[in-house]
Amino acid sequence: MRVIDSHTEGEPTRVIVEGGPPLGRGSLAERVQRFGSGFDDYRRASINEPRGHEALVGALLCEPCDEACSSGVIFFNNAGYLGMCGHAMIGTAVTLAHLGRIEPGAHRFETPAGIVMVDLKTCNEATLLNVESFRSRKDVSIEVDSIGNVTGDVAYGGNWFFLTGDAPCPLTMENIPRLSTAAEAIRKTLAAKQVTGAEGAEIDHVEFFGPPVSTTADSRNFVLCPGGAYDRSPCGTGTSAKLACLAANGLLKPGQDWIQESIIGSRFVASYQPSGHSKIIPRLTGRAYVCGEATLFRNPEDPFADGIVASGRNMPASRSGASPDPQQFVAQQF
Ligand code: PYC
Repeated sequence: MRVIDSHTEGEPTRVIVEGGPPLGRGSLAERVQRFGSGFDDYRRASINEPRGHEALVGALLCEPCDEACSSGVIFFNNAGYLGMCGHAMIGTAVTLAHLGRIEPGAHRFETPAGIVMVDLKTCNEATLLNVESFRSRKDVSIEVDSIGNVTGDVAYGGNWFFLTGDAPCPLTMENIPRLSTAAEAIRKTLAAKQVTGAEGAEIDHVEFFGPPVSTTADSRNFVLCPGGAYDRSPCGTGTSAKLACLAANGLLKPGQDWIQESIIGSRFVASYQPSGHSKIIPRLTGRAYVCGEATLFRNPEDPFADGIVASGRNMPASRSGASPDPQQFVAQQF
């Protein structure tokens, strides 16, 4: 399997450019289903240690159904599959430019969550027009063990988020372990209390907000991803969910810039346009840099050929339907 690694505002992306799973044709939603049920070992092997690590997001390039699109993309991480991923979409566009497959300019990409437009401004900077985003619930209060009462909004930005200003400590890098533990406790409480996104969708990302460190940013965030890793970037889908909340509260006008700072101090410049039915189309600009290229090998005799599952959290997701038992994997050539 040939992969190209990049980071977008600090958050890593690994694009599979050759040797990915043969998912056949059909909608991207059908192909994600097939990926999870028949080829989940490709996800685990490319993302988990020893070839990857918990912060990595994978992007599989595939033939789009819509011929006007430059490519289809399926995103995945150590816990399963993502509907959309903002930082990885920017990383994928920059990777395709690095390969000479696309030029600066406007491009359409098909993702399981819908069509995403990417304006590649330079070889290292892109603006993304994300899928329709919206807030579904305002001021949800939950009692979380070891933290107390937490109030936040539920919003969709390509993935489902719980967004709250009730962080247990300041949003600084030394506090990442404490913030991660608190966000995980919130995620579990939401699931236990059956607080969900639309149509019962699991809220698998938790986002804390606080004041920015930079005087030129509007806010700082900390985002915990489903597999327990925190987002080094301001999280494209999380920033989209934040814009939806700001728009719903009348706190940000259409076209007005919102500078979202991440926990490591990197940033996305974001704004939105209304799209009707109280939904918005977010617009995000960020930078990505290619930082490596590799051929991954898989030796069927290697007891960890399909990657090491470092914690219970990143076991194969139930929605993938795959077995967590390494003994049951069918040996496959990448
Ligand atoms: O940028 O949307 C994003 C994202 C989701 C999970 C990690 N990054």
